Amino acid sequence: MKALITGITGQDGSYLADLLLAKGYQVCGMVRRSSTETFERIGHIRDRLQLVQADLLDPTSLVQALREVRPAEIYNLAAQSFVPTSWSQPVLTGEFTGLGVVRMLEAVREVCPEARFYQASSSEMFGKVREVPQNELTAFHPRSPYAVAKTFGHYITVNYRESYGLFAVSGILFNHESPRRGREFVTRKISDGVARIKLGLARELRLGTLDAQRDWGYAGDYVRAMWSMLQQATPEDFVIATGQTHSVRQFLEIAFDHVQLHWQDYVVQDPRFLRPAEVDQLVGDATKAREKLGWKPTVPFEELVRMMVDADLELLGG
Ligand code: NDP
Ligand code: GDR
Repeated sequence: MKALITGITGQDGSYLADLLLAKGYQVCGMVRRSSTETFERIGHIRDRLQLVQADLLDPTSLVQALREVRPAEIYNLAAQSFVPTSWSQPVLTGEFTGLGVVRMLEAVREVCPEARFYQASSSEMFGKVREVPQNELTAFHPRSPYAVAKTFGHYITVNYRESYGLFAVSGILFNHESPRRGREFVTRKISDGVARIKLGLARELRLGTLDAQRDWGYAGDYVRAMWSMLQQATPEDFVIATGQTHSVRQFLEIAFDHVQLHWQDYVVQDPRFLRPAEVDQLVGDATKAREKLGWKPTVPFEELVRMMVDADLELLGG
């Protein structure tokens, strides 16, 4: 089996590549041209991967990448994925995160319509939530240019399945974290900040709202769900979540407790990190995934927080 992963240099791409290699797949990653390589997360498997250069902005490059690889499965994980950047670069976010999906789907239609296609959709599409918890039937109310772009990506995937009979599925994944999470996301910002403060490398940690609540899971568990969705007899969309929600404040408490410090002594609330529109609380209902995919999360919240703090302590030499 041959799989193509767009966004292989990101958090999820690297875990998915680990999983597919362990299953015996030939794994190919799509990477964009850069003056410096961004292969930090795939360094440990670099020699087992085929890499092709292409960019979501360039349709010809996508067609060429698919012609070169001829994948049986395509995981479209590439996106501008940081919500605050989507307000400062809304057009680019729309291009990457929204239109990038239809460019991929058009390339699939042209080159390998028999391939199975996974789209990385997001709980951010629920935004200002209509019901609690959120499932596959919950209406969307996106609250950022990122979420609006993801909503387009979601519906265009559904539409190409319904219009052209593609095996195209959309995974509506709630937040998932790991030691490979980008440092600007709040969980990694906290675990990195805690490690720096503990080791005497920093004195404070500046954050936005502490009240926001998220359904946080472990990325390693979530990539298993992506793979399972493409192994089903019929293409369907699934919500993937733990079903539990915690505030940024609770994340802080556990992270600082783990190194025997009090978060109140170090955390400074900084209006620069507030968003023009906030998503206050997300919590997912993954009953369908449990019943049809046999999927369930394996890493509880407290363990995830401690895993991330320990990894950052080790990385910084503590
Ligand atoms: P990351 O931000 O860690 O990775 C994004 C990837 O997309 C990187 O490999 C990046 O490449 C690539 N990329 C960005 N723009 C382009 C482009 N124009 N052409 C080609 N590649 C590009 O994201 P995650 O791994 O956390 O998330 C994976 C996907 O899942 C994203 O689509 C995200 O929006 C979505 N998602 C994530 C969730 C989460 O909690 N992590 C939850 C729900 C959805 P480079 O290294 O060159 O920058
Ligand atoms: P999110 O993740 O926006 O949910 O999107 P992020 O970790 O950026 O924010 C989570 C919550 O924490 C609050 N917050 C802060 N966030 C950041 N980044 N920095 C801060 O200093 C800070 N202080 C408080 C935020 O306001 C927010 O409420 C992630 C991304 O991975 C998306 O790509 C993905 O689709 C969704 O998760 C599901």
